[in-house]
Amino acid sequence: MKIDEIELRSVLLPYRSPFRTSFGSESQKHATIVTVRSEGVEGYGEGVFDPFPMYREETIPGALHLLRNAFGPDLLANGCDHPSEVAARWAHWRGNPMAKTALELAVWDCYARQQGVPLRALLGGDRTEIPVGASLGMNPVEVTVASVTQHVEQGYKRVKLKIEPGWDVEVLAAVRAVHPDIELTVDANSAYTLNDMDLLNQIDEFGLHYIEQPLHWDDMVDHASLAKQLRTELCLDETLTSPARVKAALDMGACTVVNIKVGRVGGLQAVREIHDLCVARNVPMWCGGMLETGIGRAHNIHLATMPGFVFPGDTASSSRTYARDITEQQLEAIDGIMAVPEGPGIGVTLDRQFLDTVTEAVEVVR
Ligand code: OSB
Ligand code: MG
Repeated sequence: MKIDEIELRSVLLPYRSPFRTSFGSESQKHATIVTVRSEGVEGYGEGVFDPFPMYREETIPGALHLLRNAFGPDLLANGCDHPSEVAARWAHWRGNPMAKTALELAVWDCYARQQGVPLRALLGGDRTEIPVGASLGMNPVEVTVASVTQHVEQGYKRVKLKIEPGWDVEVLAAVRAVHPDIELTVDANSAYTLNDMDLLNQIDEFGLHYIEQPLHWDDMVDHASLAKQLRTELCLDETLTSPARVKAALDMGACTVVNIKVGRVGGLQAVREIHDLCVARNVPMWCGGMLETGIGRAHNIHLATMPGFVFPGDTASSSRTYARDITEQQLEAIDGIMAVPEGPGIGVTLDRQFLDTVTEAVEVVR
């Protein structure tokens, strides 16, 4: 592929309600939409880096700097034969998986559109629909219980509650009192330490499907120790930043369930490698989310059609998060099932008119 130009677009989109996790509360999405243009065809990617390093270290200014001055110029100068090769070519620029992914995803989408095939077909995904769950931000107990009931009634296949020390046992007891048997998980976003064993042992009693990232956001050693002390399975999110780190985490017993976020692991080629490793070891995977717009959400849906994604993911209806999304197609789950958007590439197109009203800045790299 010869790449003619790359557009970096900064978008500000309000959430329908603030999303509170143990690392903070956010009321709007600062999304970065990357477009690659190649021989008359466009492809889109979305960056999941944030204004401040609250989830992992990457930030929007840092990512834009690298896209503008490192990855973008390399792609423009050298093109690529296949999207699977581009992220590896940037390996000498260390880390920064989210920045690499934003551009790599746009190349994958563009390539799939040029071939006239859905992205999932390039990834070996046979399914045309996927089961999805919902991730609920922290709210007062009664609000949370009502929200769980609402999502269960809407058919979501799994509900995940955000927790932190002091905001855990009470809300879990209230939810379990009403919903004793639903597939329920918790996500602490690194809010606990091994000094919180008293709380973690109590959380262990609620029949959770797994506990997501209870300890430090870069840790494997303490998670491996915790896994031995709990009956509930551990799932890692923040810690898993590359195929090598997923392999290390599995080798040392730091988790038995893998949350995949394509931006966190460095792109779709990295996802494919992790996928094959997890399938070979019988480790269940599921697709996480970062409250993406329709562009990132469509990418997540396509990648979650790969056979190793056996648990419901966080790729819920866009309308839970946004009153209006930037894609023309509405990505909505029906009875907890998300249809894969049809058509070449990721199967969605930008609602240009609306997009312009929520765009804060655009730059083109040539
Ligand atoms: O830890 O999974 C997480 C959102 C932003 C940052 C981190 C996380 C999340 C979510 C929301 O849980 C998932 C979604 O609905 O996209
Ligand atoms: Mg998480």
